[in-house]
Amino acid sequence: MKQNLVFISDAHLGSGTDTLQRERQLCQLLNQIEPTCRTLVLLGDMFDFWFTYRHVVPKGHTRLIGTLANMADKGTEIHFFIGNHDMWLFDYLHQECGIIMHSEPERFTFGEKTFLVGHGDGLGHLDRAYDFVSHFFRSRTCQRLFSMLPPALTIPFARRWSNNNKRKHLQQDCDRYLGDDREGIVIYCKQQIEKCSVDYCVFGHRHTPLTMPISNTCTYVNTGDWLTHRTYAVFIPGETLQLLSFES
Ligand SMILES: [Mn+2]
Repeated sequence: MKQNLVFISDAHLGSGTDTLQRERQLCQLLNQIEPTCRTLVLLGDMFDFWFTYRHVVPKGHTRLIGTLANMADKGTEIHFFIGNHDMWLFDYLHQECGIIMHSEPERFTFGEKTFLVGHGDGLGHLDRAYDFVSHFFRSRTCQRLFSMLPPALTIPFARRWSNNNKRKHLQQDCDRYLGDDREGIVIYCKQQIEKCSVDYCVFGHRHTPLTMPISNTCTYVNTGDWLTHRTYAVFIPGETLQLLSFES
């Protein structure tokens, strides 16, 4: 029976030499969970770089897109919270697979529990330079300029940029909780739960799998990543949200 809620983030497909293996394993997990998965929430950065042009799409990632289309056709509702690496997906996955796209964190109820979920970049506003760059990348002007340049120039450049940024992020922050005052997602979640009660805050982006209470009633869960940890989270109604590791 389809009753579970599943969260996965940060596969960064297209980066590294093991991207095909990573994609195959991800599809293996998705096929495994499909019969019981009512709602799948992809928490962003599933692709290391993507740009949806008006008439063409970038090469690659066919297995994942096919598997998602198959899951959607079999009745799983799929949500995608765009990350800082795949913010230019636009409506491609919605048109191809019926995936519901989100660009900001959202709150929803599932099986009597309330969830606040999103990718996690730029929250807490700890980094002004990041806010500026992110604002620029999200602007229509930047997107229009990018779309007008030939992909032979822009795609290799964007892939390199994306890869360098990710490497920097992983070197600085990976596998380490920076402290309540330096974790933007935690700061943001604590602000939000004061306004409106939430049982689980579930985010990606940090590449650090983590389950941690942030109030008497609210738990913060970071899905870690599919890039290195192969972690994901599953909620079965009536039980607690579990952070799991994939075993092939
Ligand atoms: Mn990210």
